[in-house]
Amino acid sequence: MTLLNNTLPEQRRGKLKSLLKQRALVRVLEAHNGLSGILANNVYVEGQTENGTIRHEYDAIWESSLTDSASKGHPDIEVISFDSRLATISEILAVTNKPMIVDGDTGGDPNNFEYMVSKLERAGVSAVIIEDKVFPKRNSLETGAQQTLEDPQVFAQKIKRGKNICMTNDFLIIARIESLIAGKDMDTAVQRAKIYLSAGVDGIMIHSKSKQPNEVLEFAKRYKALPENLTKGKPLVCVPTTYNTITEDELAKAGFNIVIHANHLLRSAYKAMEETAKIILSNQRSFEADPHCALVRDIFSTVGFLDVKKKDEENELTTNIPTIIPAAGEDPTLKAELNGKPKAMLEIGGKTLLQRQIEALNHNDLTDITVVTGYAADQMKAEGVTFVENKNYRNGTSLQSILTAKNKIQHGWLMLYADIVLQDNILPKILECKEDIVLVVDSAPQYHPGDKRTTLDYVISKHKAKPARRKISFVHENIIAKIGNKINPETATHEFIGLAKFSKTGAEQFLQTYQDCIQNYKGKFQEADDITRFNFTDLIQEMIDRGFTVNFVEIQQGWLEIHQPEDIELANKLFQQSASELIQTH
Ligand code: SPV
Ligand code: MG
Repeated sequence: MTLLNNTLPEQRRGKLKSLLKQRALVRVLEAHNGLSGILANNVYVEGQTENGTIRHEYDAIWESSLTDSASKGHPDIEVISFDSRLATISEILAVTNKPMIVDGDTGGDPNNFEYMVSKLERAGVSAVIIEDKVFPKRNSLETGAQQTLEDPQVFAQKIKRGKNICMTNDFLIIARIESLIAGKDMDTAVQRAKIYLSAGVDGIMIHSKSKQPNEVLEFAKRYKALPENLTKGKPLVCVPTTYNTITEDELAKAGFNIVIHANHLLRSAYKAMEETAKIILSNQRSFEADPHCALVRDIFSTVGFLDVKKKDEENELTTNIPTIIPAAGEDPTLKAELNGKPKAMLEIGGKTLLQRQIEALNHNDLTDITVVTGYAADQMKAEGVTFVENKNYRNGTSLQSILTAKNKIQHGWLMLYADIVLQDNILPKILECKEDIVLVVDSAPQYHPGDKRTTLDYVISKHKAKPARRKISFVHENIIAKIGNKINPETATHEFIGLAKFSKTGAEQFLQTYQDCIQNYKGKFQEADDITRFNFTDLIQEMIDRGFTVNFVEIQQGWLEIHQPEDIELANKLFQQSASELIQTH
């Protein structure tokens, strides 16, 4: 099903009426299921004339009783229930936005017809055509088939009942005159037209199974000659299946307002299906049938599968957003403990820090992980991640490491500092945030002001509210005013834990701000002594100063940072027991 033609009943219903006002002829094509409906709705041809490009397309869709029944393997004798017809109608309406004219057969008895009108109008159908035969009718095209005409006054009464049920002026009831099909003369046909018009019908369809258009042309002439108060604004409809050498232009000139090509998609599909079935049988393989078949991809495209694929890919980007772990720096504080290894390779409770991070990320379906190496790059090992090397790690900062993986961050990304361990419930909190830039912060500084460790990235929230005063913390209201490691811990409201998420927009803003800064500034910048030592938090502060909103999601514990030798000891103790339980005690 394609969603491209999505429309509402009230938007569609009146379209036929407006088209009839706008153009001389409304061109209608049959559809018998969703797929043929999409075709009837979307197909067009374009050509050049001396006046420029012209485009032909169908204006409306005919939901035919013949093709609906036949596609269900049934004869066209009103044996298919109205509910079943309605299912086809809904199927077509769901994938099209052009007006629909429904073939209502005889409409049943007046009570049945009232329900039919009510349901069709409600569904957004623009018109129903009912034929003046006795239920159950026989299709009109087969020579010799029994055709029993309804008494015209009884039929006129049914029209009136239908009109009274209509809730809008947009829904049209059109009377189909079957006199010529039943072998009656032109006078009878014209007389019936007069009766139905007087009963308030919205239009007349004259049907004929003659090979020549003479009959319908004669009727059109007589119709034109009827008193104007009867026919004004009442479209004349024909179905040129048998007399199809006449063109639409000629029919329009003769006075027809609606031309219905009533069964051609089903008939052509049937022929092609039969041929293909025989080709495969004859060749005992399907290769020879290929030229007779549409490409699978064309069908996929028509029914919206390629759109779904595209959305899945976009969704994949939001659910499996790339994660960057900047792990290039050397940590002088832990030199002895690391023994020449990068910090991410530090073992805690039998697993490296990096391994613990990968597991936490994978648990949350984040599998697109890039680790930026630098110091002791050759010693960095892990499965299921991509390593990129920041060769210039000695002179740069974690920000430059992140930018080594620039191609990964353009469409949105997650950043995770290499020296933190996370409890399982932290990542979902940030992943469900819809804001463009979100940093995870711990509210611990609010309870332990005065922590003198200068390496911490402190945060001051814009609203400086304490959690005790605000029971519910809405992320969209949690805005960072200041971030940096030179902030006085006593004024900090939070500590940045080293986990951040950027949407596509957030990533664009991040990269553009960075580009602008390095191109246009020199020397001291934000907390950095020099722009070349510009850090992640410096760039975030610069973005805040420029007016971008940086939100935070607040946690209380549930993570562990390895900064000092005591942290390793603590972490080792913790991971000897169950990690998730014990991290909470940190
Ligand atoms: C149909 O398409 O079902 C029609 C037109 O009613 S005809 O088959 O010509 O009767
Ligand atoms: Mg029919």
